[in-house]
Amino acid sequence: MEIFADEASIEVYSGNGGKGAVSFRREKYIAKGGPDGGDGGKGGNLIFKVDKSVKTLAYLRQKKLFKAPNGQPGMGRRRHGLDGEDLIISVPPGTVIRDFETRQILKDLSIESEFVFLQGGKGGKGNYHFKSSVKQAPVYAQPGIPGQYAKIRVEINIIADVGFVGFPNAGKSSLLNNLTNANPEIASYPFTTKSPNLGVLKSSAGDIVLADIPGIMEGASHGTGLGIRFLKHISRTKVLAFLIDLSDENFLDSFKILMGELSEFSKELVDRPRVIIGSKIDCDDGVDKFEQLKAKLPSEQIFPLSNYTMEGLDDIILAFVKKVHE
Ligand SMILES: Nc1nc2c(ncn2[C@@H]2O[C@H](COP(=O)(O)OP(=O)(O)OP(=O)(O)O)[C@@H](O)[C@H]2O)c(=O)[nH]1
Ligand SMILES: [Mg+2]
Repeated sequence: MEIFADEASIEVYSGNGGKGAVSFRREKYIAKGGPDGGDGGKGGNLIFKVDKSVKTLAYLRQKKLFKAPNGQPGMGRRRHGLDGEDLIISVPPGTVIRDFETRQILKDLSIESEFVFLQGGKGGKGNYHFKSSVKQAPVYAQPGIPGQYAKIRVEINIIADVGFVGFPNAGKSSLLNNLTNANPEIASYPFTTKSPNLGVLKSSAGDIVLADIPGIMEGASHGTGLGIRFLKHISRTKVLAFLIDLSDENFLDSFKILMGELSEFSKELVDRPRVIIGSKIDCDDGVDKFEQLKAKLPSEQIFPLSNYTMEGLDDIILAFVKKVHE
């Protein structure tokens, strides 16, 4: 089983510049050879680039240290040292780079898909640059400029189209299982899902990526249960799907509590396009409770669902397609 590697701490270096050469012409017919030490090559840049075929940060986790090659030293006869090649680190879409210590976001690859993260050091000038009327034979050349270093934390913010939000046991993973070929674990105890599951819903209007995240409970924004750290995974989804378990005795308050926790995480999530799903409509008095929920939230779009009888699935698919492409 592949572990979803959604973060990695790595150390990165750009290449050092090569040093300039100290050299003097030695040719038969030139009595006093002038300085001819060439310049050092530039160090390789360290570049990040988005590559859709890369799905995880597993490679970064494993390798840990990335160093672009150094520039070569200059040589006699004004020959330039070779530049170090750029080192390109390929990462999945949605990757962000944070400072390892402060956790501050340094770069966001959903905004820029390729950039030089660390510049390679410049090569030093060879001694032929330093000839002057008073200094005919300079024995000095510049050293190369050292490359740069950074310790960083690389993370993927999963970019799903629809994120499932609900209390533990609401039937989120069951819905993902019914709509996609993902195979999330489903069980009758809370917090079955401990890290996000992604699945792809194939629709005639194109693929829609669904994210099933761990259950959220009251107080999650203050750390209760698994907390809300997983909300970062759905913080960029286009649409939120709230699953309200109709067999839960507090089903009429669930939506308000969930919204409260979300807004603690990010005010912006409150205005995100959403649908509400009354799940487990097959439970006792399910249909009646569904009507109560609709009456309680008249301005919301609400759909019934049974993951057992498959009731409501078609309408939910249509709603996802419409909202995502709206
Ligand atoms: N009666 C009924 N039970 C359901 C339905 N959907 C899911 N269940 C059951 O409810 C329990 C929880 O389902 P999950 O899909 O694991 O719920 P979840 O929201 O992913 O739960 P966590 O991962 O713990 O947050 C399981 O025992 C499911 O079989 C439904 O539509 N009707
Ligand atoms: Mg689950």
